Amino acid sequence: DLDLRAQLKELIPEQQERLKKIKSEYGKVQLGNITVDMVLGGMRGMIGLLWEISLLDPDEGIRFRGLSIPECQKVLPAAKPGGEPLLEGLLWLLLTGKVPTTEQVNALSKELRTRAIIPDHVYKAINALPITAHSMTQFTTSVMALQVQSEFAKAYESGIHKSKYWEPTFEDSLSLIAQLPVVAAYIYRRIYKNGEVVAADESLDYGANFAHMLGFDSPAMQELMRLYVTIHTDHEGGNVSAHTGHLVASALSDPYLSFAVALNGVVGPLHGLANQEVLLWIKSVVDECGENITKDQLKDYVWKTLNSGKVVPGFGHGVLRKTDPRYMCQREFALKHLPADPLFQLVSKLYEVVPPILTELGKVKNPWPNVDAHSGVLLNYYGLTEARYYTVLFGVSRSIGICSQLNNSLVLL
Ligand code: FAM
Repeated sequence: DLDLRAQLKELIPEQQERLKKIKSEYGKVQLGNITVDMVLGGMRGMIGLLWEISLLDPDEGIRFRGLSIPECQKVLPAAKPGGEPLLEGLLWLLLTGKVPTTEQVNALSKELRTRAIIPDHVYKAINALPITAHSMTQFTTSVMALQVQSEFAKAYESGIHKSKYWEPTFEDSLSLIAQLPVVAAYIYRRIYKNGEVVAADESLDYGANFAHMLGFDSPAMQELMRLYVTIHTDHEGGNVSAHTGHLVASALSDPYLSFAVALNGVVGPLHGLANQEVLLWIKSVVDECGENITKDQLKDYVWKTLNSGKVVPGFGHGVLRKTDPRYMCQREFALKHLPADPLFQLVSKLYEVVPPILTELGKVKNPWPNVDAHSGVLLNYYGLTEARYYTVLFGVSRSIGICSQLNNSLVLL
């Protein structure tokens, strides 16, 4: 069956039965003790949410409905044999728990393209902001402007029955996911390319079309964008954006409202803004020491950053205790497509230099690189050099995880 909605409808009764069973058989099971440290540490180590669509293991990293990133790269449909997985396939997997066929992915691609319509008032809301407003301020504003059309908000007002909540939620989720690359690309073109808009190419999949609307048509950049939007989609429920989106949605705020608050979490410097901070930091290293910086110079630069009371962006993680597999798959991409790039070689040197220094501090629980340590140098290589835009890319991708979990929770009501 090619209809995602019909597949979800089929899955609901069994999901609801499953949750009933968990509640009746395990409802009283203790999930650990809450210590003062945990409360002071911002819920670290507390199991506080039901999160079914992904699981984050401290040593292994993320699994999307049980599949690791390499497994997703193997089994999810790609635009070309051996290529990066299509985002539509991951969306299908997160929503249903099932690996989709190429036909199902193509049908979802088509459905998303039909939903990528932006009401005029959204562009007016963006244009009302100074062009110098941060790209994420413009992006979150566009999501709030899109909220005007929420099906869930309308349905709730007209007294929809609780058992039907998931239907308008699903409609809003697909529309939001479809609309985001269009407004995100509009904001990029407005800030950096004198407002010259690039229209969508109806023949392209979600990731490639996003690259195209930003103004990048090389096959390698299309492949990078497919990989990029896939690996940033979800990282279980403990991170700020996932947790916030889930929390606000629990008050029955519609998907637009829930995603807008998640975006305000993503833009936090210790969360999704780190991808911008990493590239700005790397460029300041190059400005000061040149591209062929030695490891000793790099060590000095890292200590200078730490001694000025700043964190080293791109390293550490609240849950991970090993190198992020989202870093490793980007490293593989770089080794394949841009092995000689000087900034990639600098990132590789940082991978050797930074962890021992962070370990020496004695307080850092995870000295290894995370997803943000690598993403900027790849985008920069293909011409998307504006680091202060990078977090918007992260935000577009995170809509998949936020909306998939939203649908999963409402299905369980
Ligand atoms: N550079 C310097 N100090 C660091 C550090 C880093 N990369 N990572 C952790 N620390 C410090 C941390 O600031 C804390 O110091 P204080 O006690 O003086 O406050 C100490 O080590 C213990 O922190 P932790 O328990 O190891 O880490 P947390 O769980 O508190 O924080 C992060 C996790 C991600 C916020 C932290 O590692 C960090 O600030 N990293 C740099 C920013 C970054 O790359 N964020 C992106 C995270 C990424 F996964 C994402 O969300 N996109």
